[in-house]
Amino acid sequence: MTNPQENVEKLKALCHQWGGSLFGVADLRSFKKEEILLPPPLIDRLPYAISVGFHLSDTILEEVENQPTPLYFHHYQRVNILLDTIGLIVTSTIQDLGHQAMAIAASQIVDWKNQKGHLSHKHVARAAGLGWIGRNNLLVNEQFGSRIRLVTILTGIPLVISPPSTKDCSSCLDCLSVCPAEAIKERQEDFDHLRCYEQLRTFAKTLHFSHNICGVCVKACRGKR
Ligand code: B12
Ligand code: SF4
Ligand code: SF4
Repeated sequence: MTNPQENVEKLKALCHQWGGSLFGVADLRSFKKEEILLPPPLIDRLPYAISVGFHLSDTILEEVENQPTPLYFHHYQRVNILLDTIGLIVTSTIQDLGHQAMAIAASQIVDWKNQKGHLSHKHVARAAGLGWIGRNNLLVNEQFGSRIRLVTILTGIPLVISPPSTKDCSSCLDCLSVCPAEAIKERQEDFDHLRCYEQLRTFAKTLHFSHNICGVCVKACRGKR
């Protein structure tokens, strides 16, 4: 199978079958090498980045008020596992077709000082046409808002690059007032990473969660449904 459009259709259908709601393809060559914490020769062999989004349970998010709930924490963990599983299934399918592929973990930090994974799923998703980076510093999809989690699969199989989204937050300010850390500002570039990070550490300590989670700005950004 070498037709790029056919490859996209097949892989998109596979992801939907496994619960992925959003699918897009980005050109990894459009990223600066320093944005990706992987050896450059490896990146050269895997020029396409598939972005898959899972639509979180609206019902669970509606129960989140000013802090994360045990239901949200469990959902967060299971969705990470599902996204990693989708990454493995896509990898295996592409390898069976004779091409290289590698999934990037849904939630793994490799640079603790700067709080970075191998690459930013948000930036890949934006380049793959899934949405834009919102005032809440998250990937916002027109349909689902920020109520999505993401995974990326890097591959050498020929694919068609998706067109980027032309939307933005426009006049919406829904997430600004709800943030318990007041980290979200009117200008996206003013987002206060440190205040957010400290708030999540406090939640983890006081609520006894083993991960830094919140979910308040995820809930606030509900998209157009
Ligand atoms: C590390 C991490 C965190 C850290 C730090 C986040 C950060 N870097 O800003 C903490 C624990 C704070 C965090 C919080 C959250 N996260 Co998080 N996180 C990640 C992870 C694993 C890596 C992020 C990364 O590599 N970013 C790369 C850099 C380049 O991206 P950036 O944010 O634009 O870069 C800035 C920071 O690095 C910052 N910075 C530099 N130095 C330092 C030092 C410190 C201490 C901090 C905090 C920041 C910082 O400056 C950079 C330029 O502005 C990703 C998964 C992934 N691999 O993408 C998930 C991910 C980004 N998180 C996600 C989510 C949902 C959350 C939370 C809502 C928690 C939750 N699940 O309830 C909050 C949201 C915070 C917010 N509004 O941005 C989702 C986002 C989905 C979406 N719709 O966009 C992701 C993609 C996971 C996934 N698989 O879906 N997260
Ligand atoms: S994750 Fe929580 S603390 Fe961080 S920006 Fe969103 S609402 Fe604010
Ligand atoms: S809630 Fe509104 S302002 Fe905040 S990120 Fe979503 S679309 Fe943008």
